[in-house]
Amino acid sequence: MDHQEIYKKKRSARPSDFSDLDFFKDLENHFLEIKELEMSWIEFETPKLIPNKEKAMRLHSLITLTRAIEEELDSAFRAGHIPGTAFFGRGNEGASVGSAFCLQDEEWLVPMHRNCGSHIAKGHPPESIMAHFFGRKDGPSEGRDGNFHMGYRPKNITQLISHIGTTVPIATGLAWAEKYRKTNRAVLTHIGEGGTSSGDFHEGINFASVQKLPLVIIIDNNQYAYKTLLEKQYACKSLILKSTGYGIPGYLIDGTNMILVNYICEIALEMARKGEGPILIESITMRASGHSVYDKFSDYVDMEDMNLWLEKRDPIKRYEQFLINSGIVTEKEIEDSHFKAKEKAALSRDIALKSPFPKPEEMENEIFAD
Ligand SMILES: Cc1ncc(C[n+]2csc(CCOP(=O)(O)OP(=O)(O)O)c2C)c(N)n1
Repeated sequence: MDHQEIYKKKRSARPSDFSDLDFFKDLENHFLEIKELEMSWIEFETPKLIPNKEKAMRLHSLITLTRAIEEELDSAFRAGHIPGTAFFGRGNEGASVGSAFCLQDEEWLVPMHRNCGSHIAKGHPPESIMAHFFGRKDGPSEGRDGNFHMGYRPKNITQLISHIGTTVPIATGLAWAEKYRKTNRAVLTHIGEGGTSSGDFHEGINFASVQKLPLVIIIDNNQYAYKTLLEKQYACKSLILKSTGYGIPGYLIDGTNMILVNYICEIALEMARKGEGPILIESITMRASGHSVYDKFSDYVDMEDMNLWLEKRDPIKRYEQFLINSGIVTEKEIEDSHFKAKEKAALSRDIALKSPFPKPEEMENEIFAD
């Protein structure tokens, strides 16, 4: 059997397991908390975690806006407006929005390439995100990048670095600065499960643990690192077990439940702000689209199974079912919220496309210090 055939065989094994992946069963009404060497499964009921209607609707508008923006970006790519590539966080929107929503305005967010929802929740304006992807002057890099190396300084969001893992030491450095300045502010960062195999992940988290820095690290475990499966990425049963090795607390959660993500991140950030040191969270999701716009997902994933999985675990659908079942909002309010999100995303695309391209002579602006 040649390499390609072995690869194909391996891939086709996974999707049929989607509907009953063990960890999702365990994580249905529980999350795992690790403190020192103690592990406890803690039972929760989602309805008890929701605060009030205003927050519930705000979260809904952010998660729907995230999806609407990524859908606009996907169509804009196909229309030739994105000079580079684009990565989307479909399936991960609840984990991005639910976590960044907990940050205070001055606190730093250090996102990865699938955290568009984190940008939105932290306040990065959609037209600026679009302008960034289109390589236009009104984007945060003033058109020097048409890819996902996107940050937004006015809201303390750092720029992405291509080399997976390198953002963890950056988040550690920011958290060190906050501790040194005695600000009581925390830093939130994301990394994929693939990124945890990098040396930088280890160095960053180890230093933060030793120095007891105010850092919350979320591992977005979306089951794939490009085409590498979990069993080729790490040998332990769950990545959260690594928290014990660093001597820091850990939480294993279902990242498709936005309300739970929000609840755990509130706790973790509060612990970090109080000086208790870093906290590791493993958020289990599914990458529900190709690695990037260039990747043909259906070549290696059984789409029928993926759609079955999405029926149950799509973070937006899950959140809406919960809102309706608990009587917090009506179906009409949800429909209106989707309509507004789509309208806003389309408008931001129009605005961004009117922004000029940078001039060649401006290429080195703000790159070198005097
Ligand atoms: C150090 C490094 N090695 C390889 C790559 C190429 N690469 C880009 S994304 C990616 C997969 C990353 O997987 P993961 O960290 O799980 O994040 P995901 O894309 O699944 O969200 C790879 C291998 C890179 N950017 N940097």
